[in-house]
Amino acid sequence: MRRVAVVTLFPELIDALAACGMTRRAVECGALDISRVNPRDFADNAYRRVDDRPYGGGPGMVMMAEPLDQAIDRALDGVDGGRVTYLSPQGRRLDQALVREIATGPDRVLLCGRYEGVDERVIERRVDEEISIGDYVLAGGELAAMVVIEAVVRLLPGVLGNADSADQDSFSDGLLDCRHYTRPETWQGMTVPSVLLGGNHDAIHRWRQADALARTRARRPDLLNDASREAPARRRLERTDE
Ligand code: 9WO
Repeated sequence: MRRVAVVTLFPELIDALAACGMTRRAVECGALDISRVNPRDFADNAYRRVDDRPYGGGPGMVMMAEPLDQAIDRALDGVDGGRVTYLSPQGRRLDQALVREIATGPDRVLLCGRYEGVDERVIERRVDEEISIGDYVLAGGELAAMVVIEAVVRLLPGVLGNADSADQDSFSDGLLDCRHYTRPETWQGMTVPSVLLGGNHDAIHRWRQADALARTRARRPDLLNDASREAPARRRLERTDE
């Protein structure tokens, strides 16, 4: 993914992401292009309505198919491949493996719903995949789209200052992150693990791997039992550790 187009009733939310931090740098250096398309611009009524009452009754409103269909067409202009992705709690759960797939795969159109959701026929006709960032309900898909974009951006070539910093961090080998420290050496009576103060980079590397494994065992043992994860470093560690 180098270009991402977001279909949203709240393009200002996506602007905020493009204005700050790593996503801003990625846009400035040309590693990422973010465009936004507002379905309201394709409403065919005088009131620019894009929602209507649900068939069958009940509370809330449903996003109408036609403005979304046209907004998706517009969003597909200028993206390569253009896999249409709907952010919803019904989707495949986002994890670092999926983030890597998105980073290396085709450009994405991220479709953000509001209200009670979108007319199911749009999902059937236009959506290629559904992604969930977790088992909770938001007021719309925008924050989920922003999570996907930020996670992907750090993996794009040329974005991180330190070229291998993405390989070193949490989840690159299926483990949680190790503990980190900076100056001062003593803070409120608390010291820094002494191995980190010496210059033995071999010993430091081994300490960090062991620390990552210990934290993963303590906090997220499910990650160690996940056989689908590729983690040669983790398996080697587990052997030497036992
Ligand atoms: C509302 C609702 C009410 C009762 C029971 C289940 C319910 N699900 C929803 C719902 O999914 N509302 C959505 C709001 C409609 C589409 C956009 N919205 C949304 C997307 N909320 N949360 C997400 C989302 C997206 C990706 N990952 C996690 C949550």
